[in-house]
Amino acid sequence: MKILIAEDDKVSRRLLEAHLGKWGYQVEAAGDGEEAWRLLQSADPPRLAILDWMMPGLDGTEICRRVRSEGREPYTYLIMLTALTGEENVCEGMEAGADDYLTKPFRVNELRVRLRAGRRIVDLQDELIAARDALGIKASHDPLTGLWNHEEILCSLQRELARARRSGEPLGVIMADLDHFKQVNDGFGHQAGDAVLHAVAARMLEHLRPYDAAGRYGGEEFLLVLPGCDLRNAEALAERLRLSICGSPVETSEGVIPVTLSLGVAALAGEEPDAAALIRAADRALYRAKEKGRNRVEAGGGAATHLAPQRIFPR
Ligand code: GH3
Ligand code: MG
Repeated sequence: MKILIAEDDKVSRRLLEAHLGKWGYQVEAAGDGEEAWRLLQSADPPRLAILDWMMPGLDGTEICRRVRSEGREPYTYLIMLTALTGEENVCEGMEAGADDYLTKPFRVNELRVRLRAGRRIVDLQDELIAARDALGIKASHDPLTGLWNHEEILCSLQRELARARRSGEPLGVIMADLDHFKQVNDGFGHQAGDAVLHAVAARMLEHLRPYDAAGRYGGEEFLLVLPGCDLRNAEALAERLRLSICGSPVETSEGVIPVTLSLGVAALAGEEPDAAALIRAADRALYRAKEKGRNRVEAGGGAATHLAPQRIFPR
């Protein structure tokens, strides 16, 4: 674990460096407060820091205050190591944001175990962050395809719609549905069907830009949100997606499965429409593609009114 030593006295710094190195820490040393602050600001900052109180530039308590006011994640565990003794100083140092307070001359074993306590806090927080991030991914993604889930892709559409209205940029939407997918399940089994869904999602992602969003809208239905794409561009992308899906069959453990996709395209135009109307328009185009024989793209055609609202928000 990376650790910062901020200490202006060369001898003390060297001594600390030697001990910490021996205990397996990766040491970064600073001879003044400014240098210490710079190291703490780096992209991959030390997770633990031992700070002298009195240093040229910034003093130790000021560094504590700055670190805490930034509230950066992950947490930095701060230990004040100073010649200033007395309850008043301990309180001032801890109130500035230090997690622990040690006085000089330090006892080697005490420093070692106090650092171990700090590491426990840092490790616990890492676990907490990892668990929170994993939960966040679980809550927002479809586990089978790895795409955004229904709720999240709708949030993305609302967000991009608001942005497009403000900026005047176009916004494209594609609703895509696998053709005769029930036959895939019936013919090859549900697991093979799952493998097809996974492969189709991966192929679609290959064609999207980093700021496009792809979500699994329903069982075998996908919604794509395309910032900056007008109807023609979105239609061209839909055609590329169609060709990519039908261009080669999906290889599964149950056999090689040919797949085709029907796509409906809509785009924000002028004053028109809200998210629900945009989805209705893409849905309507998709149904036209299905009616005209499937494995094709249909674009535009205005907002549909015949679809029940509950199909759109929420699921
Ligand atoms: P169409 O061309 O008209 O869209 O026909 P279709 O067979 O694709 O449409 P239909 O709505 O009749 O059937 C959709 C099928 O998708 C039925 C359902 O079991 C299957 N499906 C939905 N979600 C999943 C899934 O997560 N895994 C698998 N394997 N199949 C799924
Ligand atoms: Mg289908």
